[in-house]
Amino acid sequence: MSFREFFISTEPTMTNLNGNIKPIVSVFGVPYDATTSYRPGCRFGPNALRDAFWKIEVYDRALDVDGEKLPIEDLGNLHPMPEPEQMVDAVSKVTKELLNDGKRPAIIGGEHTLTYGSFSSMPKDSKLIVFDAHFDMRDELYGRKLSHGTFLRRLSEKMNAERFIHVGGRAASKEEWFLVDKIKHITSTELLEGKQFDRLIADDDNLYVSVDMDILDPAFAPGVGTPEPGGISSDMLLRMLRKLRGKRIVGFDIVELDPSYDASGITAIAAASVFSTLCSVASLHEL
Ligand SMILES: [Mn+2]
Repeated sequence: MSFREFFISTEPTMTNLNGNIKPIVSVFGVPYDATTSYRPGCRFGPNALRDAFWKIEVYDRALDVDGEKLPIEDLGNLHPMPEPEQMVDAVSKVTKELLNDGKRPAIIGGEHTLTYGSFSSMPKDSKLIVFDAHFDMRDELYGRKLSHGTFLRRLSEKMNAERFIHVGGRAASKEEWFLVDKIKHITSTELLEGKQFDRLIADDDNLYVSVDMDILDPAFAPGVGTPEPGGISSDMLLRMLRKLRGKRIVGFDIVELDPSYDASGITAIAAASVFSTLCSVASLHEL
């Protein structure tokens, strides 16, 4: 029995496989929000993103990639688990198994804690690029060492600082602002003032991409667990993601989509567009 059979149950999926073609991504959902510090509900994110993905146009004109033709394998959702340690362990094992099978994991959250599990299983020569309003570099959050507000701190304790790139930060503790200076980063304010994203990633070729939907201004993405004013637009985010074309994308995740606070559904649609764009970008380079 494989880890994916042990940990994952098949629910509504967005599988689009024609014959025996190798998938460009292998998707699984992580409906987990147990360490959420503000607004709960991102456990419902995976299926909300799937639902939106079925409705949107996925031909990417700028990249000239037809998402309708991209083979996507959707494995379903991770079982509910009470403790974050159990969840990241399961995510880590399924991720590793997929990589060993030559597949590219695409994970839909759920809270950001899952990235601790997935990136821990990524190749040593890969870098993590995080798009997020927060740095998630607190030492602990409400007594928890492993949570959606600490995952990057925990990762940075066991990996070289050169493996991290942070984009879009604007809301953090004083200590986190001190810590983020040790890694490559660009803030929301710098992006909005026109500082170039391109130069930040010029030398990085093997990337795991993690997109927290709260990088967007709440006007564009109200349906997140921890909204922060002063963010960028959906358009600006999608343009940055397209600039990853030509890089080797070893995997990605999209986290913190919270349909409970997304009355218009606009955040789920933005998350589905991020998913579609990352699939298109990933398809342009072999794994
Ligand atoms: Mn965040």
